[in-house]
Amino acid sequence: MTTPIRTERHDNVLVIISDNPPVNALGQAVRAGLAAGIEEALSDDAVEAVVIRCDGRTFFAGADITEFGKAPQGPSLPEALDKLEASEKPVVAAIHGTALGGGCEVALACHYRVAVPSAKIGLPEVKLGLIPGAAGTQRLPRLVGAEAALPLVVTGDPISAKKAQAIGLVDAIVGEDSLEADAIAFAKSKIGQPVPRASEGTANQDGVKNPGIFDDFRQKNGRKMRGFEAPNAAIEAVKAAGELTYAEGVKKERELFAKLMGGTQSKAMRHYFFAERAANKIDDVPADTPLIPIRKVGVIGAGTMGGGIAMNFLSAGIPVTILEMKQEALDRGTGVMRKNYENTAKRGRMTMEQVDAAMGLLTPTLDYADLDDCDLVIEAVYENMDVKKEVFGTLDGVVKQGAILASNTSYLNIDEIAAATERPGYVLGLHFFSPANVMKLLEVVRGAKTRDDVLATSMKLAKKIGKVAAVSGVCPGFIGNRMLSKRQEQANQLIMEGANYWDVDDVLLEFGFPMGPFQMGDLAGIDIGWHRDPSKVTTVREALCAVGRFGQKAGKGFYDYDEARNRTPSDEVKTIIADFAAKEGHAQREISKDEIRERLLYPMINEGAKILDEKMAQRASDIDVVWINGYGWPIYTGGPMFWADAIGLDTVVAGLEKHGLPVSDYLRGKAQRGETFNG
Ligand code: 3H9
Repeated sequence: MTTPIRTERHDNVLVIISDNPPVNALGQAVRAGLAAGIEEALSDDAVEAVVIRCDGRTFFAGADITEFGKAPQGPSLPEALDKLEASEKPVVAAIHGTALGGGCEVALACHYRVAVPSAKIGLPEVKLGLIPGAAGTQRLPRLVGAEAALPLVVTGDPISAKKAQAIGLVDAIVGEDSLEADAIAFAKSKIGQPVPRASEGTANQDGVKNPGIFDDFRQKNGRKMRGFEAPNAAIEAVKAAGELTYAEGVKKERELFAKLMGGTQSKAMRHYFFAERAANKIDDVPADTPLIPIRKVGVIGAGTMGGGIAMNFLSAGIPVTILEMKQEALDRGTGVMRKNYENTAKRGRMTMEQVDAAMGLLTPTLDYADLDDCDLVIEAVYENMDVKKEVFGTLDGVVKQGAILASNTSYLNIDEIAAATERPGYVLGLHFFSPANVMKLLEVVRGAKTRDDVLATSMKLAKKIGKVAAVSGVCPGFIGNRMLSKRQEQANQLIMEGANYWDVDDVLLEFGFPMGPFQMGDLAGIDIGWHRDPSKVTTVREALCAVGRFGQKAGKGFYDYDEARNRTPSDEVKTIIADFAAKEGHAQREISKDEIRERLLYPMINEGAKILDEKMAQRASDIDVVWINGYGWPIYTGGPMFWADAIGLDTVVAGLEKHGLPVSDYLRGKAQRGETFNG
């Protein structure tokens, strides 16, 4: 049997090497190999120091997540790491790529850590609804202090090698191309010295001297932690590192870890981890499909959407030519882009040199001919089929053959747009979400004739610009907006029947969404798509516009807003809604929060089922990816389809029937057969 761990002798240093592609996850064979490697070093008097490193693209990226939920097979990671740390011979972790989760814990159990400048180190377990479970929450604070450990353990965001060195997590930064040799030299320099062990460190006393740091951290990060169980457990574990002995602290960590692992949130978040990766794969497009090189991108429209789309590529170092019809609009659009970058720089997340470099890759133009050499052109103009057809017809005439032509439409028929060109195989939808430079989701809309290489290239490109992509077939609203429309329909109906609009919003907030439909309307602007005639009022939204309640930007929409954008329900809006309900003859009744939640969410599940039945989504988990990344569906419930599986499809069907709402045959069939969406 081949083992993923091998050892090599370099003079008096034993190098333990892991080769477990793709990410050196710490599966059973790796753990056993690590333990055996340490035993080899300890039992050989000629070995005086040890280096642990990994082949391939990264240092250990953590425990093997595919083993979670299965019967554990020894040695456990904590056992292997205790053996490692106990060594009297110095052990050095040589880090490249990403040392994450259990990988970071391996490094913490080593006596020293050296890293290449490009390495990243982190404890992302909270993103899987967990906390570190191999003493990471106990060794890290003892090594770097509770204050420095908190953001790493609680947010799960990795830090650079440089930052890690600054907080004392990394002892030395070594040559990018000479990691092994430098790590061996470092290890030799430590021979004969007493080994420092993180478990024996005392830096954690900062949290004992100043216990306020935990509450401060909670307060500062409260909004991001809302609804999540793991971050609170992470804080508790780091706090325990200061209050308890190491052995007691480890026990506490283990209890918290086991509780989270058995809970629903971690199960949902682990589902999401694999869902995101599955969404990137297109079942009938071979993984080795040759890609179209994308060296230059064109964007049509320099409005909020076009500008945001362009920024994604500029930030990834890809030159963009951006086209507008009028100089004034072009200047305004590029000005907004620069300002957005400058704001990012002000927040310390970019340097001014990086701002200039990104903007330096932008070519503004008024002339379609300047798009001729682009490899991909994305249209982000007004949502009107005739306008889109005209744009695509023009593009077809100017842009070089073999280039991809994409529409950012959020609901129009891509096949009809493609038919306006002589190259429908090269046309697809790339639906970005607003603000396009921030939102993670990219819905990739596959037309009837879209070529495999065009799709494969788009998926790869999405990853390059930091997006999470999911493929949708051609249907009105695609996956996301098609399901959203069902929720919105019910939201509008509920307030006509007597539900308070703030209760409708609050139900979704309590479920874990960042905001409800009416808050969302206020944020986006109530006047989107308004005909601008105050005398023509046929909907509640038009009535709000008629009295200048355009949303947050006007200080009032469904809600009144104060300077700090706190919302209060408005008497004026209550009256407008009541008048509408009376005019349309809706009987008024008290509506419970349970009914509101069921009527908002169950019709979405039903629509999701139809989307699957029509094969508009490849798999249920793709729908989860769309809703988590595009619409703020709480990740700790796993997305709409996973959530429906968890509560039971029979519950969803019964709820829809109770409220007199349609049930699709597909959903009913699955429920009757006792099946789930995510199999
Ligand atoms: C943990 O460590 C708990 C401990 O504290 C306690 C122990 C007691 N396991 O993301 P990619 C697969 S919890 C199994 O596309 P990239 C992934 O599914 C863990 N599989 O690559 C994919 O498979 P496929 C804490 C894993 O270059 C393939 O590898 N660690 C694991 O874009 C490539 O992945 C984490 O949460 C894993 N741990 O990004 C880190 N990781 O090809 C999780 C990846 O079949 N991993 N796979 O679709 C990552 O963040 C990224 O994978 C990484 C590379 C940044 C490393």
